[in-house]
Amino acid sequence: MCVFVLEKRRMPVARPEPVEARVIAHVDLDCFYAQVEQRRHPELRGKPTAVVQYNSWKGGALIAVSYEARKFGVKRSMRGEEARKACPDIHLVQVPVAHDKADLKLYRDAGSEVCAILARMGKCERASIDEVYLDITEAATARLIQDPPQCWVSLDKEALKSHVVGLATDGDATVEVGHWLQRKDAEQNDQLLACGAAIIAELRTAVLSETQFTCSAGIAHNKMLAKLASGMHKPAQQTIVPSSAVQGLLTDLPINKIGQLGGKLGHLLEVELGVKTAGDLLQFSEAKLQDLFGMNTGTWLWRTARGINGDEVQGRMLPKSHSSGKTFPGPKSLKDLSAVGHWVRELAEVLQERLDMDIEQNNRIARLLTLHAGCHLFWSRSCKKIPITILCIKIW
Ligand code: TTP
Repeated sequence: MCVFVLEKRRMPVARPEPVEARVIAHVDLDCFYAQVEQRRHPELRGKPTAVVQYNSWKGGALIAVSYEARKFGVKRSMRGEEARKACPDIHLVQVPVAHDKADLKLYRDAGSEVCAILARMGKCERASIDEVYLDITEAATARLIQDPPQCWVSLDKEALKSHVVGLATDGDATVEVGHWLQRKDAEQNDQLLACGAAIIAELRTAVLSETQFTCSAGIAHNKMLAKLASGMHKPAQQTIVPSSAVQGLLTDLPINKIGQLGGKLGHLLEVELGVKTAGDLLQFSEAKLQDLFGMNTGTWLWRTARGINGDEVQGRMLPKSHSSGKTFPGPKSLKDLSAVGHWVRELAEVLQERLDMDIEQNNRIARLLTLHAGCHLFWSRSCKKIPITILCIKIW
């Protein structure tokens, strides 16, 4: 029997779903850094815009591309020069720089503004600089009791523009979505999702009017499905995943699109078991997956293939840690200890500023510090060996 040994600390944890269905949303800001720059420079609003890294080689690497620029084929994998060839009118904005490295404070603070608005309706977990999970079960349940969907007289415009996975919309989509949201014979769980969709539509409207940012969202009964759905229709749209549509959604879904299967575990499934989609995983029994991957990971995989995920939204608006790092590729790689010392001091200073701010604003202090320093050689496209130094300090 073949058993795959995987690093335990990185393994997903199988948690059962609660008996009572939750209503979970994943909200993701659209082309986030580009939107922040368009708000800072109103003359860029509605124009093709991209944010580039501060390293200006070949116009700098693109890290965020506005949807206006995407229409011209501009992609994040391009550098500024290539983007300008695809879209001559593109506006390239350099990411702010402090201590000779990218300074993300502007974007972090903009993300916090959005978080504060979303947290008005439920438990809010900041998952990254521009992503938030919301548990709005209580608010959706209260709305279902006080103002059930079938009694809604007028429907929120934004809620009507929702997409419903598995709902065929041949004619006027908003009419059919309106009918789905308000149908009298809907199961209670679908009614809860309808209330959740109305709440998220209102929150997205509040985010737009108070911050000028658009965001997209997924609304489902768990975090995994909400996250999958938020990216399905972008920008400025929302997608609902009813339980009846889960298997159809997962059948052809590439395995690496599922959270925690983008890395080693997903690669193992593909190479060793020929599993390319979540649907392919269905052929393996829970016992077989437990034999291969251990009890916990086996169960997690079995449940994941069926869209079952019991992870809770953690009430966490603040980041768990702060880190400050820099990569020094090729000729910029660090040559001696004094250069390393210089950069460690620079990175520590950046971190100190953020620590001071955290103490002042949130009255909390980090207790654990780790320093990661690495020096590697890699082969360039022209088959030359290129050195690269990586430094990163992290505190919890
Ligand atoms: P993403 O959410 O991955 O992308 P996005 O918000 O730019 O676009 P989309 O509408 O498709 O979600 O990333 C959020 C921000 O994080 C992005 O605006 C810039 C930054 N970022 C980087 O700096 N480097 C990267 O490699 C990625 C992927 C993102």
